[in-house]
Amino acid sequence: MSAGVYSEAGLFVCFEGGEGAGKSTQSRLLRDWLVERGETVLLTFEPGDTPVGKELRRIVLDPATGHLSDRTEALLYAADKAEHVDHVVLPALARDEVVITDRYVDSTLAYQGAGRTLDVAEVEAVARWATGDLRPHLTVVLDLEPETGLGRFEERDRIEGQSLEFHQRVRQGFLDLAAADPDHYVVLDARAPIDEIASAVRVRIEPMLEGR
Ligand code: Z5A
Repeated sequence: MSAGVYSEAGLFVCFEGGEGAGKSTQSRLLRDWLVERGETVLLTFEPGDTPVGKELRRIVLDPATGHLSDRTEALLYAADKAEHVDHVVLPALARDEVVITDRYVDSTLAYQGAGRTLDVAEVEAVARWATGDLRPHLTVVLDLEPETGLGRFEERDRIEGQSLEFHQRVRQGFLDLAAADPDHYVVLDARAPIDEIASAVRVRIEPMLEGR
């Protein structure tokens, strides 16, 4: 596997973590802070932030879909990523914007790889191919025990309804990815108060904005 492609234009930031870890909350807070500083920001998410992705999201998350082959699920998420990178992420980076994505490739490595126990190297090969191996300049992993994260919601989708062991493997999957590449990751305790987490994210991002 290559060392990845990092865009020379723009800034690409990703939030990852299990259910209810606060990714959407922190993505929005970071977007608001960056906009106040005068940055042009695109806030996006996976799966589903393109017209085709919206259809794919419905299929992979609707409990009515029923059982999917693990490989089918991995391929559907990969297709969503290809649409997302080509039609949303790369054009914004080319305009020198800050792109914040709520989930990206690490989610498939953690959920379809570590969680479903597909071969992680094979899942990674497909996901990297789908995204042209484009990597975030920084990934923020919001780390939370699954019991707490799942408890923040009342309803469960196809994936949230998986066993606790599944979600524990997912959590460990994210931590392993972060440990392997500390230059491009920060892991934050998602049990902390929302404003404390937001402040820790800003501390890590601020130096990356200098010289832009
Ligand atoms: N998936 C996959 O399998 N493979 C892939 O490649 C990709 C995704 C890209 C996407 O679901 C599902 O797809 C997801 C992984 C899988 N699986 N599941 N299940 P989604 O997009 O609908 O949902 P999500 O990404 O998991 O996000 P979320 O569950 O909606 O949660 P969140 O964005 O991390 O949390 P939040 O919405 O910001 O906060 C949740 C609640 O907690 C809310 O009431 C907040 O006010 C509260 N909150 C937030 N932060 C805190 C703190 N610090 N303390 C206390 N309360 C807090």
